[in-house]
Amino acid sequence: MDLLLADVRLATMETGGEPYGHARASAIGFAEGRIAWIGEAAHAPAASRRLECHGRWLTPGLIDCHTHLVYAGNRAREFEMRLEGATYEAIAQAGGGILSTVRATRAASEEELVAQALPRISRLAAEGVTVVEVKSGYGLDLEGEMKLLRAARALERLVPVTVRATLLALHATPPEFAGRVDAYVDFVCDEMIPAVAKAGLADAVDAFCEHIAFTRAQVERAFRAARAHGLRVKLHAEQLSNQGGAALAAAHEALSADHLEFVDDAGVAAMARAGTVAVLLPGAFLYLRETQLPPVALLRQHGVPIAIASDNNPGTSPYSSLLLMVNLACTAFRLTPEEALAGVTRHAARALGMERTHGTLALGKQADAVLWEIGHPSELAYSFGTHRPVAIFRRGAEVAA
Ligand code: DI6
Ligand code: FE
Repeated sequence: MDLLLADVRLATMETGGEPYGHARASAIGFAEGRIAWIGEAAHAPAASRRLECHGRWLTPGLIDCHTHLVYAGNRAREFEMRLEGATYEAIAQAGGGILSTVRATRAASEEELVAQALPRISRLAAEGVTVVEVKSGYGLDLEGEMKLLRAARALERLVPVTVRATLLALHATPPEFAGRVDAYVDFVCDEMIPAVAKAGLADAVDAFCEHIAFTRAQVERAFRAARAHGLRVKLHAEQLSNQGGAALAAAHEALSADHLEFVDDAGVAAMARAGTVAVLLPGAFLYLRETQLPPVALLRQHGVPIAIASDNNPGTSPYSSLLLMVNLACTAFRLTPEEALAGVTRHAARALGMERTHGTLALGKQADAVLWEIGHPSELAYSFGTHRPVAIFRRGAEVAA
C-alpha cells in the first residue's frame, strides 16, 4: 500500500451500521488512488508511508454538488438595491440579475474567468471539498457557454479538486433572443447541446424551471435533446413557485432536483420512484429571505436522498463555504448533523452520478478523505468557522490543506 492511516476514527458515511457509518476499524490504507484496506493497524499489509492520526476523525472528501462558481464580476450593487427594497424577480425583469452577470462573463476571457473563480474554488478545497460541480449559464451563447465550461475544467489543473461540469443554457433568455424564448430553446436543443456533448465539455444538462425563466414544456425539450446525446439531466425546480418541475425531472430520470422549497407531494413521490436526489440549498434560501421551507419531513417520509450544496453564485448565494451550508442545513432546515454530513458526501455523490466511486469511505472507492481535529462528527455541523482539515487526501495522496 502507498499510505496507511493508523489510530484513526472512521466516519465512513456508509449506511446500515453505526451513526455516521462509524467503523470499528482503527486504520485505513490507500493504494493506487483507491481505498485498498480497512482494519486494525496491527494486521495491516506493508505500506510505504504510515501516518499516526492520534484518534482524529476521517470523513470522505466533501462534495459540493451544485455551484455556479465560474463567472465574472459581482452583484454587490444589486445586493444593496435589494436591501433598499427591490426584489430578486423585479431586478431580473429589469435586465439585471443573471443577465448582468452574463454581460460581464461574455466580456471576460477564459483566463479571466479562471482567475476570478480560483479564489472561490480554492476556499472550498481548503475546507475539504474534493469534488465540485460547476454549471454554465452565464454565457448563453455557444461561444460563451463553451468558454465557461472550458474554464471550469481548467480549474481542475490548479486545485486538487475533481470538477463536474453541467450545461445550464436554459438559465435565462439572452438579450438577442428577447421575446423569442422558444427560438432560444430550439437553438439550445439543436445547436448547443449537440456541440457541447460532442466536445465532451459537460457531464449533465440542467435548466431553471420557473415563472421568470423556462416552462415545463421548454425544459422537457431540452431534456429530450440532452438524453438523445447521452447526457443525464438535473433541474432547478420549485425554487420560487411550484411549476411541477420535480415531477418532470423524475420522469426523465434526473440525477437531482434542486432547491424544492415549493415542491408538493406528487413531486416528492415522483422523485422517490425515480431515485432522484433532492439537493437543498440553504444559502440561496437565506440570501433571498425565503420563508417557505423545503418539505424535509415529506422527503424523509418518501425516502428521497437529501444532498446539501453551496449554490455558489453571484446573485443568490455568494458563499464559498460548504461547511457553512452544513450548519445552515441544520439551523435553517432542521436536518440532523448526520443528515447534513450525508448531504455533502454520500448523497452529493449520487446527485452527480458518482456514487459508485465517491461519497463514502469504502473499499475500492477513490481515496478522497479529510482528517479532522474533532471529538465527534456532529461538531462539523454544530459550529462554523472553527474547523480546518488537519489533512486532505485526494486519490490517496496528501494535498496541501
Ligand atoms: N437559481 C438561483 O438561485 C441561481 N440560479 C438559479 O437558477 C441564481 C443565479 C444568479 O442570480 O446569478
Ligand atoms: Fe443554482
